[in-house]
Amino acid sequence: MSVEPTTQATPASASGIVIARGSAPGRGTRALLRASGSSLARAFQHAFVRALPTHRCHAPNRLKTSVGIVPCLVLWMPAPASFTGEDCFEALLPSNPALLDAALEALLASASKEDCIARQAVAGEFAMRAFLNGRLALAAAEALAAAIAAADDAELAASRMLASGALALEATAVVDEVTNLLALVEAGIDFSDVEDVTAITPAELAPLLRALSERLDILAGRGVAEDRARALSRVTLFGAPNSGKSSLFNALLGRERTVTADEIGTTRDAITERVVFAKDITAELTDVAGYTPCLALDDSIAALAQKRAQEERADADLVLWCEAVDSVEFDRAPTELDPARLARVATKCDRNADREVAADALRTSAHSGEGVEALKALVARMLRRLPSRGAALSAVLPRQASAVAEARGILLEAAAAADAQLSPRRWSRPEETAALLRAAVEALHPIAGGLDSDEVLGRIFSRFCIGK
Ligand SMILES: Nc1nc2c(ncn2[C@@H]2O[C@H](COP(=O)(O)OP(=O)(O)OP(=O)(O)O)[C@@H](O)[C@H]2O)c(=O)[nH]1
Ligand SMILES: [Mg+2]
Repeated sequence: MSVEPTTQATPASASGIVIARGSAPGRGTRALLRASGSSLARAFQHAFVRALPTHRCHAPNRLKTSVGIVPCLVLWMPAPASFTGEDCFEALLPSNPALLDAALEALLASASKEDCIARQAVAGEFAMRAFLNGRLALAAAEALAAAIAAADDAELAASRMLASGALALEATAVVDEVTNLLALVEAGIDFSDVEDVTAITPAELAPLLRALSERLDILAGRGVAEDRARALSRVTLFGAPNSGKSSLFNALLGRERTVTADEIGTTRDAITERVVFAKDITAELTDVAGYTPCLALDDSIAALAQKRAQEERADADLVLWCEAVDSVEFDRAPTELDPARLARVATKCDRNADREVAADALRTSAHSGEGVEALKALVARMLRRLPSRGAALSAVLPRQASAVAEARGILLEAAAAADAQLSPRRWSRPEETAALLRAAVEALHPIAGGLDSDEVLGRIFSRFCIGK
């Protein structure tokens, strides 16, 4: 199934008959051909052995193709009770690429004999027709595309947020509030010559705008909120045996969760706990066995612990590479780790306060507490920069995500503009703030209000696969 379209469906192109392969390319048990348009029974009459039915049904038939007669099962859905609102049919055929090509050609040739315009569909064309014929609301169409594109539960949750109308509802609520504030700012412009009339002061407006921008922040992440608990980012402590990983694990956690000892190989299993690294960043922190690269891969407990540690490291969003400052191996970070997902941590710094650490390593001591808070902040910073497991809205609903991000940016700009007035109690340049508020409303319009332009419609439907 081709996800990337070669051409975009547009409202202007929504005429004639379209035919598409509705199944994945390659060999399989069954392949699906779909068609939509008007007068399909007449258009395809030369391609089938039996006449196509007039009522909704499924019936066995045979297709006359250049490679022979091909048995098929036809699902017949006459207009208007079909997905697109037009005559629709789906034919199930034996799955073979050459045979499918021949069947497609036979259908196109039959339509051309009847002087019907027929062609292969481009991506999203069926959904576009369903939308244009009032069979599918735009949000539902987009949610369908998002659901098809969703790679995980979080992205599915985002698509549900669109389908349920929750996204539009919240965007509309923000638009209403911004519009109210705009009216108050404009009242100030209208009465600017009246000394005592200020409907809202710059000092009152700025925090309200910041609160609204936070609401948009939440909106961008809300589709994933319910999934966050399960899909937390994963941070793994990794490093040589005895490098102080478990001690740091306990320090970050704020309690003695795991055993630490001056013995090599104290930790065998992987231990995971949830840690709040910053107000907005909670992640799963895992402590594993010390890294022993040359260990024989047998069934010993040490080898199994090693395997487990490697699996945890490979699965981590972020690896904290721990090196004790007093170790002889100090400063040997493994090169196979991805630098964007690696933070270097110098441990046990209380033991050798004078030893220099690499510029990109953070000095810590689980015993004195040095650097523990700084490490939490560093983890939070790095996780924020990584594509989050929760970035569902932007992954499947880029149009909505960018509208929300744009509106949020404009609201913050408007708050800054309010702060920059000569006096916090009186407007010196209210027009500038009013213009920004108007721009914020406009930015949210595609989610909160209707939308019409062909360009936007094309973009939405191009995200469907061909045959959808
Ligand atoms: N002085 C000092 N000692 C530390 C510090 N962190 C850990 N240690 C000591 O170093 C030894 C090893 O610490 P662990 O935290 O068990 O090290 P580990 O990396 O988990 O070790 P393995 O599980 O064997 O891989 C223990 O005796 C700790 O008390 C520190 O910040 N300062
Ligand atoms: Mg340990």
